[in-house]
Amino acid sequence: MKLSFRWYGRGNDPISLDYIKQIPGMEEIVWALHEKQAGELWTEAEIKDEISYIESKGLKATIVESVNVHEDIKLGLPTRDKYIEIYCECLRNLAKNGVKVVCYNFMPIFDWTRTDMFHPLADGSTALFFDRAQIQGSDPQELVDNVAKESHGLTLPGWEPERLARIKDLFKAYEGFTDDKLRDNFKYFMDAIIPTCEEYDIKMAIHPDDPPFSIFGLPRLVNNKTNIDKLLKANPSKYNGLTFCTGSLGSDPKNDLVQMIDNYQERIHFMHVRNVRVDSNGDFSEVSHRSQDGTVDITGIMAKLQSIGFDGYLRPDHGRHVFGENATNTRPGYGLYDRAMGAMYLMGSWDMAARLQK
Ligand code: DNO
Repeated sequence: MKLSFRWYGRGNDPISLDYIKQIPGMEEIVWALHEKQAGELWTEAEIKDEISYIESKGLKATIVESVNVHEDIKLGLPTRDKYIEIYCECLRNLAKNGVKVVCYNFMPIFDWTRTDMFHPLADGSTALFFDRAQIQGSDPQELVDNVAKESHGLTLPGWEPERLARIKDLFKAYEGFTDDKLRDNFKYFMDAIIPTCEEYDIKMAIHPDDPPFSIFGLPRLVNNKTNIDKLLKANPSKYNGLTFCTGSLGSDPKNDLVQMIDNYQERIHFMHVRNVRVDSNGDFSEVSHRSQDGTVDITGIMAKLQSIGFDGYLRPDHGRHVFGENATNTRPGYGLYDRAMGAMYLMGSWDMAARLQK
């Protein structure tokens, strides 16, 4: 298992690589060229520059999150072929510079969605929160405005203002869109890029839908076993793989995460590990990584990964905002301290599972 930490780049992330390096066992930085819009080329010079900065701090840079997929590809518009060609060029440029795995998503319009970014928890910290009733009754534009307000200028990936400015047109384009139609467009995309992935040895790792159920009537592809099975079958190459996000999939208590990890083994290239507490009405709050604090069996997951000999990338996912982190100094979910504590909890579980296995 390669322990990794997401970082938003120089001048964009308030956390320095020097701090991240001090987390025991930290090997890899999960990076991206965050200023790039979906459909824009990542040049070799830009890639080399970012990688050499990360490496100069004694960390590796072989995993990227995310190369975003242009909406025309998800919608299956005639312009998709042009964007697929650019995507392949990005993959070649990344692979030539040592990148092995690319995390991405295929969610229409929105990436992850929450109703509250700084929801107070009983211990005095705050965390991301999802209120089902609030989403059902709301206008998508309200959600967009709220995210912009609560992120205080720290751009959230998937919520780029340029994309969200087109929100009304995008909703119109997805009118009447079914899960099957989105899946067909996913297959078209995969079939087109997999030969490049195989030739250049760079694996794709799709992120689950977050939340793992439809919002605003939009289709969903990566939210439970039935749909993930279909997705992996759509193109059977192991280069068509998963980012297994325990927080996203765990927000639906019907998903048996330990069992799913067992099923998908060699198709899981990247683990996002975090805990959530799902309430009886389906609302959920993010919590600390500790198993007892939420409804996700974190230690069971780490023991399962150890027992299958997982050798992919793993990162502590969202953390709470603690020790003075707040809306003015922290990107929601991506503070330093709780993710660092999470990393140690995950490493502790992993090491203990290894020891007990002997
Ligand atoms: C949220 C992240 C997602 C993820 C994308 C992958 O914090 O896990 O934004 O990066 O869905 O493209």
